[in-house]
Amino acid sequence: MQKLIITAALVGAEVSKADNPYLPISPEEIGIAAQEAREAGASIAHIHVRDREGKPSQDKELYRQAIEEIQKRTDIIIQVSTGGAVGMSGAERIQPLSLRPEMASFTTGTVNFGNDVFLNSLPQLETFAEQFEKYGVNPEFEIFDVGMIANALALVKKGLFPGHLHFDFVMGVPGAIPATADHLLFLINQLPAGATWSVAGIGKAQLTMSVLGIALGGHVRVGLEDNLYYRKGELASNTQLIERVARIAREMDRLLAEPDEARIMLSLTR
Ligand code: KMH
Ligand code: ZN
Repeated sequence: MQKLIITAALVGAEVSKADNPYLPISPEEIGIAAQEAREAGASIAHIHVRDREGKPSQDKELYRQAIEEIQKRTDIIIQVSTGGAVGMSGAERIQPLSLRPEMASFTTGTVNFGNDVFLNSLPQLETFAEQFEKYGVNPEFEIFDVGMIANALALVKKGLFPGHLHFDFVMGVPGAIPATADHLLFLINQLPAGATWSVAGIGKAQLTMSVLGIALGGHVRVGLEDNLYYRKGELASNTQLIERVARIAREMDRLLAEPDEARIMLSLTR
């Protein structure tokens, strides 16, 4: 099996410091969190940014600062979000792409998101894809439900994203695909040959889906964006969540990929 790529979803858009005081908010806190994530075994940092009040933002300047804070501390692969928060416009969400980050997330379809709707219309996907191409950013397709894989592959069929394809299955968002082994196997079976995948379980499913990801030869995303707790009633830090999955991986004989190894495995072009 390939070495394991752990993605640290450090910030997110839906949770606050009031929910979990370990949540990094400022660019400096995000930089420190990314360094700690790397030391704990992560090779990709998936980041969102927050304004001074801690509210979700897609502001380019805030991303620039967060990226600088990360890059001065560590060689971790930086993956910015183009998902942002529900209710943001497409134009708002794609701002960080023009910073030419090494990777960015790309959700390829509309989905219920709790009581909200995370809107990603087909025309918007085309616009986003053009911007990824324009700035030479490697996508990670964020798959919240099964139709999103077909939507991503339709873009590929049109000639977009000719390189390596990497998918992240985000499972267990209320209103979207449930976090079960059955659903995970179904998602994996939809992927084209050569594609790589990781899995992110929401809430307490983070641990179970991580174990399945390791066992099935995929990769794993953990962090406070997706889950605030180490176990019922006990808040976690990002580092604790990464360290736990790294320990389990080692016990299961999956070596951890260093960032430079992950760059090769994902054929990151820049
Ligand atoms: N906050 C969610 C609505 C991404 O980062 O690309 C979308 C999200 C996905 O978090
Ligand atoms: Zn995200």
